[in-house]
Amino acid sequence: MDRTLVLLKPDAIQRGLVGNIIGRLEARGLKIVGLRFLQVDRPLAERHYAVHQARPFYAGLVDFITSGPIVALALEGRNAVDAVRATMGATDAAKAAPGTIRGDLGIDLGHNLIHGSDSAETAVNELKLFFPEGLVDYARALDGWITEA
Ligand code: DAT
Ligand code: MG
Repeated sequence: MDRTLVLLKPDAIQRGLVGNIIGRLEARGLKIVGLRFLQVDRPLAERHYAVHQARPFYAGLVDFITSGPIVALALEGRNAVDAVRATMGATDAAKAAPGTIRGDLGIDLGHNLIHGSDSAETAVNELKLFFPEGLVDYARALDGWITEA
């Protein structure tokens, strides 16, 4: 099983879309193994977005992710990284396919509601950043109905 980090960005909280977005990910069969509601400070934002440091939109990215509280989620499941990325939709919500979170709920490139780790390696580092205390291991009775053994 793989794990990935999801952030519901400040626009998702302000627009009251937390339940809708988490519901879509839960319904996919992904298991919540970590959940936090927090205000990201600039040092955490800068570490999270370090990979984009040289990009012209970096300053705006840090401003946006620190502009209000967010929800951080750790999700577990088969191919969790790719499953979340597919469910999120394309980065530019205006171009994201209908049926995806961004394609159904957003229309902007910057205010695109959700972050998901882009690889298994990135996920390990991002999960450490947002869940330094570790994640919660548990079994669900329905796990065997979601993925074959
Ligand atoms: P994603 O969030 O789909 O992984 P990314 O990692 O390439 O996309 O970029 C991180 C965020 O930065 C993205 O969610 C929105 C913003 N962003 C990306 N490209 C941008 C651009 N060309 N102009 C403005 N903001 C951009
Ligand atoms: Mg990314």
